[in-house]
Amino acid sequence: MSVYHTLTAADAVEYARRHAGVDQPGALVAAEEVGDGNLNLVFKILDGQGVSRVIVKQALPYVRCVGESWPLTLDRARIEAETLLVHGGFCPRHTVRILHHDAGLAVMIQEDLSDHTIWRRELINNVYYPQAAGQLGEYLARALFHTSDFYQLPQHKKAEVGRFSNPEMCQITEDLFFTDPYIDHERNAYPPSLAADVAAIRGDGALKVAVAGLKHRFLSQAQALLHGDVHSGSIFVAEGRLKVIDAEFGYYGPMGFDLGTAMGNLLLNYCGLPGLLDLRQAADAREQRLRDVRELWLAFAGGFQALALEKSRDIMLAEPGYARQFLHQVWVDAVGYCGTELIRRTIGFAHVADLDTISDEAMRHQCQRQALSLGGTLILAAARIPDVDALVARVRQNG
Ligand code: SR1
Ligand code: MG
Repeated sequence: MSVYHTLTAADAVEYARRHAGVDQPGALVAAEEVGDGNLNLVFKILDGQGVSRVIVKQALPYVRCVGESWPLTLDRARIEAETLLVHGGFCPRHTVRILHHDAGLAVMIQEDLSDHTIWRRELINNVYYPQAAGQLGEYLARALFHTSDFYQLPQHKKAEVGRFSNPEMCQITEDLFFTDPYIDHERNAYPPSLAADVAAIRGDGALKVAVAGLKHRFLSQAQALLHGDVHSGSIFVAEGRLKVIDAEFGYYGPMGFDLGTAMGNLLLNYCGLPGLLDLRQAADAREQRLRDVRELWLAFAGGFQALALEKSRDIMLAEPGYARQFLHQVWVDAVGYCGTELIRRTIGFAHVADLDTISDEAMRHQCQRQALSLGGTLILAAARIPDVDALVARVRQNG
């Protein structure tokens, strides 16, 4: 294991030559730093023709978008690589391939996905990938089923819960999703015109009790190895293809959290569309997003049920009817977590371009307000929304 130091572009090239396992390592000649996320350094490693061949990703010991005042564990790089290796073992089609990783340097080398695009960018630019949501549902079904008690042997699963203990990254989620937006905190960010909406959220006792329940389940339910941050910026798409990246928030938690985060990002896009596109295009794109939410859930639930029937190893969890009952609880959780994602991405620390890039200020605030009211509705009504068709109806009602 190597001693940590921050890689320069030249170091990244040398590292890739040594460890990427490409046919002609000498052909790797340059690196371009392309990290645009909140946390890490990301280098594309280029050959002499300027073609990107692999990705070298290194965790920094602090939150990149804030600076050294917010230190952050380097162990997240190990967690990320190991989560993706586990998920990739069960769903290679939709998980980025990890070619090498080194916990000491907090570095991993990943397959290059330059022929794909980040899904969020495409959702904002009105480029539709009709298969993407179903493929994401398949990824979640395979990754979550195979790491759950339906499939893992109990002693192995408990050891895995330890291997994927990720307390510092979990605390970011615990704070940013479930606490900050509901209190006065310097990390929050929203325009003055949303102050009344924010005050209404903070003054709503029933809403805060429901959020407390969601936080409590996030803290205590080790159901499966989650991705932990599966928003549309952690997903690459191409025609007929989808690959999930960026699992540094991976840990054993409630399955509904991953489903809810993914649904929440589709609905954030839904809320932003009237500010991003003209009237007619926005209406069509909104229908696509609702179809996406439906496809995502149905692919997940159908895939999970099929796996449960075929591969459950615990004789009692395999009892006919149990997987269906369990999935209902996952659904209720997912609707609630979806609501918390809508709220925290609108008034909390980490916003999304689907709302923030709306150029017309009044329209932006209107879209943000819609995200807040939809988020609150979903959190409060989760247990009374029986299925995904009822969810789609609720979203339409919300305007
Ligand atoms: C300090 S990290 C802020 C956010 O970025 C990540 O992608 C996660 O969503 C996290 O909540
Ligand atoms: Mg990330």
